[in-house]
Formats: sequence, structure tokens, C-alpha cells
Amino acid sequence: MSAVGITEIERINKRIRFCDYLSVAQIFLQDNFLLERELAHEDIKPRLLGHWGTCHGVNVAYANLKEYFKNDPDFGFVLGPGHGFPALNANLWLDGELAKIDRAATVDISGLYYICKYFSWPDGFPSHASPITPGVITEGGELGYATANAYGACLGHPEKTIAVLIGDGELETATAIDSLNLHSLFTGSNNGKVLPILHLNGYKISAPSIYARKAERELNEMVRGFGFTPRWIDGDNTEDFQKALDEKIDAPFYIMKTEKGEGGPNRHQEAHQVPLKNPKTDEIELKTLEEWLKSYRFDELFDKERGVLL
Ligand SMILES: Cc1ncc(C[n+]2csc(CCOP(=O)(O)OP(=O)(O)O)c2C)c(N)n1
Repeated sequence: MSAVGITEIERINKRIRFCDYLSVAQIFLQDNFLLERELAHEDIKPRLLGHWGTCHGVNVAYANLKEYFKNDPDFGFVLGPGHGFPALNANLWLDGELAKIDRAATVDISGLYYICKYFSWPDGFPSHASPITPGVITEGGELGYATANAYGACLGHPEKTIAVLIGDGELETATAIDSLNLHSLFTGSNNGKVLPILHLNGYKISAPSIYARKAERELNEMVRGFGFTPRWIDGDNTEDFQKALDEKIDAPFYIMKTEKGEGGPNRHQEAHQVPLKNPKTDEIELKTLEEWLKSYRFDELFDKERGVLL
């Protein structure tokens, strides 16, 4: 584990693009998953459900942590905003984790069609992380417990490092904010290390989150008050993300800034769930979706015959 070179940075960035594309494809498409022909209204799912807004940030954190901790078998990741399931599902599929429990989710063209078509589909995948997701044992939907779970996983396991992604809206729950006090209990050498990452994408559904409204100084002081050292990360700067993970910081608390809905047709409060409401019937929305999907240049990252090109 060390700061990485240009090849690794490029690989991380490609992985983010890859999973961003698949997040969008899962939410919207029931056919034409590789855009082999012009996108048509028939390619769009009849009922659009899912959460796009948080997905890019989830993919950024996942790709960066995956690269940095790739040689550490005791590393784990806890995702607070489980509603960002399209992103989680994309990553689990890409790593072959989904195929271990679902024979149809092979890491090839047929598995790609499968996860996209059956996301948020009758008898298919739900729109949130759920017990059929590898590594998940409870039906989710309730924000707040991720940090406590991360500490629980480290309790009595000094070999473990668990990163936890906490939504800025999630941190407004009493459970999430109070869980940061667990840091004060983890003083001995018998426990593992928790790496909290606050996903500061600015919004909680339709309004700015309280933490996004705080001045940087206020947020830093709050974090220090819990015994952590704040380290801000620009989510668009992979080099800096890797550098941050490599810095010797005493009890780091990473604050990862992204723009909610980044990469999509609209941002912030409009991006929380499905940012285009009617691409099935609206010509302009259909074209907007097609341009959005094309912006990821997925054909450079996946080939029908050769599979994943990362
Ligand atoms: C305890 C609880 N309260 C409210 C909700 C409803 N809810 C679903 S997503 C969401 C916003 C979450 O915001 P954030 O954690 O910042 O995630 P992101 O903006 O990245 O989607 C809320 C309030 C919930 N799921 N659980």
C-alpha cells in the first residue's frame, strides 16, 4: 500500500467511468445496454426507480479504496447510503462478487445485460441494497447505522481496517453522529481501525444538508471534537485521494467533496433519485439520456467479445 503511479490513477478513473455508466444503465435501460443502435423509447424501463445522485461519489470512493487496499485481505468497506445501490451493484458485479451467489451475473456481456435489465424489476434486483446483495444481511432503507457497524466489525480485530462512507444527509441522523463517539472507546490496541469518509455532496434529497451549510472551519472543529483529524478530498482528484490514503494521519476523518449527480444532466436536489423523469415518452429527455450515457465512452471500457477492458 503506497501512493500510486499514473497507471493506477488511470485505472481508478476508468473504473469510476465504468461503474458510473452501469449505474445509469441499470436505472434507465431495459434493452440496448451497449448503445449499439440509436436509443429508442422502447429501450427505457416502464417504471423508473433508483437513486442516481449519490452514485458517482460511491463509485469514486469504491474505486480509490479498492486500489489502495488491494493487497490487504483484512480491509473492508461499509456503505452508508445503501440507496446508491446501482453503484454498489455495478462494483460487486465487476469484481465477480455477485456471480458467486448468482449464476446469471457472470462478468461478461450476458451478466451485464442481466444486471441492467433486472435492476428494480419485478422478481429482479430491488432498487436498494438488500439481503440478496453480497455482504448485506438486513433489509436496508434506514440511514444511520453504517459507522456503528464499521466499529463493530473492528471490535477485537486489530488486523482489520474498515472504511465507511457516510452520507452528509445520513450524518444528520442521531445514530450516525453519535456513532462517531465510538472513536473515543477504541483506544486500545485490541481493535481494528475505522476510516470514516463523509460524502459531502451537499444535499439531503431536495435541500442542502446541514453539514454542507457549515463553514469549513466549523466542520473541521466538529470533527476534531470527536478526536479525529479532518482531511479534505476533492472527489475529482484521484491523485489527491490516493495521497490522502497514504498520508500518516492520526485518526483521519476524510471529507470527500463531490457534486451531487456529477456527470448527469442535472445536479444537486434534482439529481437525488431519477434525474430524467420521462425519457420513455419525451424526445428531448431521451436524447439527453443518450448523450449522458455516451459521455462515459463505455465502448473503450467494455467489448462485447473480450469483456471488461480495465
Ligand atoms: C433514518 C432515515 N431517515 C430518512 C430516510 C429517508 N432518506 C432516504 S435517502 C435520504 C437522504 C440521504 O442523504 P445523504 O446521506 O446525503 O445521501 P445522498 O445525498 O448521497 O444520496 C433520506 C433522508 C432514511 N432512509 N432513513
